[in-house]
Order: sequence, then C-alpha cells, then structure tokens
Amino acid sequence: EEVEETYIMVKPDGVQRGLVGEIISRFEKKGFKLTGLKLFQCPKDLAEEHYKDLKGKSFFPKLIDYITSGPVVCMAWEGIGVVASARKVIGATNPLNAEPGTIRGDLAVQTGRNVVHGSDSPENGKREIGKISAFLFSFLFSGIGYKNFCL
Ligand code: YYY
Ligand code: MG
Repeated sequence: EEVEETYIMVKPDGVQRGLVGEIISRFEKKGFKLTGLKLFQCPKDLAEEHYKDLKGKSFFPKLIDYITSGPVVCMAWEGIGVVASARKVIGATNPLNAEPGTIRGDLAVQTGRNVVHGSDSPENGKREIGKISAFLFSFLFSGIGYKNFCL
C-alpha cells in the first residue's frame, strides 16, 4: 500500500444541491487528508482535457455542457490507497447501481447527474490534479492547495 493522490470533484449538481459539506465529510471521516480545494468554473477546453478518454462517446457533448454549467469544487485528497478507496466511497457510475452507503447510492439517481468525480488510477489522479493546478496557476497565480506551492 502506497500513499497516493486522487482528484475528487463535486460536480455542478452537487454544488447546487448543497452537498459539498456532506461529500467532504465522507472523505474526512474515512481518514483521508485534504491537500487542495477550490470552487471553480471549469472552462470548456479544460473539461474536454479532463474527460479526454471519453471523447467520441455519444454522451461526451452533454457531459461537457453539464460539467461547465456551473461551479464545481475541485479537491486533492491524499492517503494510502486513496484512489481505489475513494472510488468505493463514491460508488458505481450509474447511481441506480451504486450500493447504499456510497455517495452516489445515497444521493443520486441519474448517471448524468451523479454528483461527484473520482480519479480511476493513480496516474490519472496525478494528471487531473496537475491539469487543474496548472490552469489555476496560469490564470490566478495560485493553485488549489498548499502542498508543493501550487497543488
Ligand atoms: O469514472 P466515472 O465518473 O464513474 O464514470 P466514467 O465512465 O469515467 O464517465 C464519466 C462521466 O460521464 C460519468 O460520471 C457520467 C458521464 N456518463 C454519462 O453521462 N453516460 C454514460 N453512459 C457514462 C458516463
Ligand atoms: Mg471516470
């Protein structure tokens, strides 16, 4: 087991529904460490970069419209095995298949409104945190956290 980083993002529906505190609380209670946090309006090109593996899927344009439709909460979380564990805390992509006790299982119904994103591998965790941090640094001269100056 290794210390990893994962990118967790409360999607626009989660922010609008007032679920930010609930979602943060679940990761805090599990015991992971919050190392970066920012409320952010994601531009289209960054959303497309974030979801680049899904380019070409039929739902891709709707996904990009949705993720850029309002502010998201970008977070970096650190801990042993945090990438896979956070995916378990989040639950299945389709909330109707997500187990009760998971975020999506408890708080969502539709795949297209599944309230939260979590990286699917340590490599993607690093990539996703890196992309958002680089964007924020170039734009605002600050990142989302304190670690490594511009995490
Ligand atoms: O990692 P995860 O969010 O659980 O699912 P992905 O397969 O990476 O898809 C990303 C995102 O795309 C998903 O959270 C909702 C949306 N989506 C969709 O709208 N319709 C699908 N059939 C599959 C995914
Ligand atoms: Mg994914």
